[in-house]
Amino acid sequence: MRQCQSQVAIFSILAALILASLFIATSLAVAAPPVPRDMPLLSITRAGSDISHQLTLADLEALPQRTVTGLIPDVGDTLAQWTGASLAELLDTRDEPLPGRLTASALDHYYEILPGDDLTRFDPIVAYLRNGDYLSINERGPLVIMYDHTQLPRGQERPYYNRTVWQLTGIHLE
Ligand SMILES: Nc1nc2c(c(=O)[nH]1)N[C@H]1C(S)=C(S)[C@@H](COP(=O)(O)O)O[C@H]1N2
Ligand SMILES: [Mo]
Repeated sequence: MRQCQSQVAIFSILAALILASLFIATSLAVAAPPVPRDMPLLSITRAGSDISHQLTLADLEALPQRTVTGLIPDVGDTLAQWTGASLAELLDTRDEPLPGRLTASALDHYYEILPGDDLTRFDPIVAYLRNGDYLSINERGPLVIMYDHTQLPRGQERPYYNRTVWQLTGIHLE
């Protein structure tokens, strides 16, 4: 009888341990980024300069976080909270002055020109989280330029939609 009770106790402890490790594994899986944190994801270049900055997810996450309300336009996306680094702040930490314009380019060879003024007017971010989740390449990640859609001029959103560059890989400053 005594032995039976201790077996029950051992099984309960084992079951608890297995459940606990499953729980930890699941939460780690959710929090894990889709790419290694030390992999260069974004290159920043400036016209007439040899200097280029290679930024990893760890670099972006080391900057102060900014969260905006937005979506990827025209793809059936719903408004979400996008978190990332302010583009203006990012350039500032790399000692890059505000450019007249920047060309943002993507993995699929899409590119769009952003007026430098946008950075002070709207403070768009290089987002790496959507509602707290990292984005895989299939989900148009891992990096997306995101504007705060609640701040866009009514009826004139289209240019900002075009500037919502997903799968962002490069920023060229001029
Ligand atoms: N990388 C990338 N970003 C992009 C685009 C694109 O084709 N590739 N299209 C832009 C445009 S015009 C719009 S409306 C939205 C949605 O683009 P999509 O319909 O081509 O997916 O993302 C913008 N950002
Ligand atoms: Mo578009």
